[in-house]
Amino acid sequence: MTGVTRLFVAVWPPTEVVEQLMSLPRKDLRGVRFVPPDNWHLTLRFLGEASIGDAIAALDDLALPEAHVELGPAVDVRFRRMIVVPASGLDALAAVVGRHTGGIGTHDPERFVGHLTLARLGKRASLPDVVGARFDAAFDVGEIALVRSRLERDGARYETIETWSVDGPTSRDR
Ligand code: 2AM
Repeated sequence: MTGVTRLFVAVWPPTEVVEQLMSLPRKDLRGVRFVPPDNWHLTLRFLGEASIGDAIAALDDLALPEAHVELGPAVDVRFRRMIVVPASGLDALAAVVGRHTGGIGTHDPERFVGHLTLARLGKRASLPDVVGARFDAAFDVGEIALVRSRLERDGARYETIETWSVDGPTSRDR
């Protein structure tokens, strides 16, 4: 598959973890944009605009380290504009992905800080109740995903293009 588009590499949390996250409060508040549960992910590397073919070539045949993710201990605020659940255990995996995709895309690799974004805050938004809520979940990463992001009026649409297990590629063109 070819074509330049907005791409990132991520881990999709398993259904049980998504269900656990759904128990956190998500009350509508002015200026607070909650990420829909279907879009919850842990970004390993944001590529910006990048060639799908280049990204797949960079990620094919890598030895991906196993990762055990721990989410928590509490919902937090990042950069005053994101409501996140901190995530540990992804540093080695993110480092391998970052190293092998370094020259790809319009966005250079950044220092990795594991997190799952629950909401984004507008300029004058007040902090939602969920900040500070205790959260505790863990899972083993089965695969990483190359994801296409389409920015639409009502938010981002994500589509998995390919996944790789910690042992190698598992699917193409999904
Ligand atoms: P995050 O919410 O986990 O930080 C797709 O755009 C994803 O890439 C976003 O959900 C965001 O994940 C991550 N990302 C990291 N840096 C970004 C940037 N500069 N612009 C847009 N998305 C970025």
